Amino acid sequence: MPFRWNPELTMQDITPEEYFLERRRFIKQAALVGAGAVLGLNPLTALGGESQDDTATPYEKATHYNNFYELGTGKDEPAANADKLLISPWSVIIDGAVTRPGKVSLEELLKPHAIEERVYRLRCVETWSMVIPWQGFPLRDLLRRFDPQGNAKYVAFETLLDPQHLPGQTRKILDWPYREGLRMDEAMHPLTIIATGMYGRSLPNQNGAPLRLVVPWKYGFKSIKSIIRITLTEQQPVTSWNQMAPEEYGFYANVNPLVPHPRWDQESERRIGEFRRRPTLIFNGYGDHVAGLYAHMDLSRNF
Ligand SMILES: Nc1nc2c(c(=O)[nH]1)N[C@H]1C(S)=C(S)[C@@H](COP(=O)(O)O)O[C@H]1N2
Ligand SMILES: [Mo]
Repeated sequence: MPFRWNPELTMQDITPEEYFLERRRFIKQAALVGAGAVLGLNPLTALGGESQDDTATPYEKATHYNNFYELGTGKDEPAANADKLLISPWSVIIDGAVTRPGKVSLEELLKPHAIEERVYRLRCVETWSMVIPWQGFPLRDLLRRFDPQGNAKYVAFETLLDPQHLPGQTRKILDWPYREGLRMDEAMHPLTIIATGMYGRSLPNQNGAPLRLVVPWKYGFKSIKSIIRITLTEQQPVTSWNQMAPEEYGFYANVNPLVPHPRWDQESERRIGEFRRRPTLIFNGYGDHVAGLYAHMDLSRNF
């Protein structure tokens, strides 16, 4: 039976036992992390979100089960075609509603940013998930350098368009280039990062080198790869999957077990590398940090 959205339900109705057990575990873990920091152990930081055994997905799995349609639609194709993506030289245009629009090379762009390590869950709309230790920096640190103007309400992102090299772009699978977007407050949230590496290494091409978005409380398709342009806009930008199938993929794409995808429910997920299914947590487990962004919205309409 598909689970229907019910505005009367609270977080406790969804996965009460799981949720509270996990919270307790997270608090314990946080205490351990604190102790580790005192001892100078430099532990990985699971920033935000109630943890549910966040053992990192094996590196081999996280780099050989990918969605990156520019490099093929099969899950193993992005790894096989990875060398077709040319990432050097690379630059990013930042324009639109900013006081100082510009184009920055990757080297220039990385220089002023302190790269932190953060472990985040990535939950794909096709009901699988991974836990990945990312290296990167908050998107807001980058946006602030270009001085967003008051009329900036959204942020639009674009992936490289290079059909000569990217085999997927020779087929009309999507209206290339791949595009994504966030509301300004989502983009400025400290959990929203630009990832430049994972597992302590530089980002593999199949995972979106040289820089990609990571929005841990949203479905994986919001995490646009190999970004070449970031534009601050007044109007809600067009996004690839919403344009392709608006009834299936909304602009918000918040992980939400209460709102089923039209072709499957969204109540549980399988971690890549595991067999059992886990209950899916609202906002992917980061509700404490981000639920406030959507306090007055009907999430069944704004899915
Ligand atoms: N440019 C681009 N970005 C993309 C995609 C894509 O096809 N092209 N796929 C998205 C989808 S559907 C998912 S689930 C994630 C997968 O990220 P991963 O391969 O690093 O796990 O990337 C997202 N970013
Ligand atoms: Mo996805």
